[in-house]
Amino acid sequence: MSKEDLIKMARRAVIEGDEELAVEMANKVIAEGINPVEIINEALSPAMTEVGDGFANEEISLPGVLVAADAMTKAIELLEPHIPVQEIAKKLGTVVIGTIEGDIHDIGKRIVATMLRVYGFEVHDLGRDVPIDVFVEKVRELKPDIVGTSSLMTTTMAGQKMLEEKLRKAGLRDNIKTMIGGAATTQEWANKIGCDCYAEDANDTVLKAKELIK
Ligand code: HCB
Repeated sequence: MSKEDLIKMARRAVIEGDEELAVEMANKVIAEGINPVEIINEALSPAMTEVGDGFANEEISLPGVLVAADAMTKAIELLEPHIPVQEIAKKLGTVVIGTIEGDIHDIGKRIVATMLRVYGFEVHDLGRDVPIDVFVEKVRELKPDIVGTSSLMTTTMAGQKMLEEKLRKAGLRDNIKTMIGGAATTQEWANKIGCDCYAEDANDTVLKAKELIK
């Protein structure tokens, strides 16, 4: 099966929320030796964004979003171990990442964590709905170069501001760089809360993370 056909299949699996098709597609991608990053970037991520837009325009129902998210998660789970890690002589840096407290959206954050790993970062993914104090504890314990947070909802963005404040209070802020992302966030929000950087998508995250550690 050609890469183009697999891209179409991956897109369809997410948009139709067809987990079986997602599994079939992922197995075919692995068998054909296609780099899963290409399928994630060219098919899965844009398809999930399309589902999100459809939901926002009331063309897709919440159950429709749920099945799309399940198909996407399944595909990434299967594809992730087959992503070729770059041959990098030394580790570029350490990143602690997680989705802010109160927010369970984690598809985008997982993609970002995967891409950072692929490009040579050591990534500690704390998961989703992560309390702010846990981020602070992990920064103290792991002394990362970057702490990245994801927020998909306007209600959870405040947690990113709280993290900046708590890191400052704990005397940890000067030693690290902070990064935010997720549909609710913007460069303006990063500027407003004193965060070092906003990243729009996984590729942007890798580029900006490399700049931050220079
Ligand atoms: Co959800 N949801 N949802 N949702 N959801 C959103 C986020 C809304 C915008 C939909 C809407 O109303 N238009 C909305 C938030 C509104 C707002 O606050 N402004 C919303 C809501 C309201 C809710 C619930 C409250 C719904 C309810 O129960 N009534 C509930 C939340 C419960 C909670 O969190 N406490 C809910 C639940 C769900 C699920 C479970 C059905 C599912 C999540 C499944 C999961 O993640 N495991 C879901 C989904 C899938 C969405 C949408 C449709 C898509 C999100 C997504 O995965 N996008 C989303 C609509 C949208 O975003 N337009 C909708 C695709 C990924 C690839 O993009 O932006 O997440 P991404 O990540 C990018 C990018 O932002 C960046 O790189 C990623 C890769 O390119 N990035 C980072 C992300 N994190 C980064 C961190 C960094 O440091 C750097 C870069």
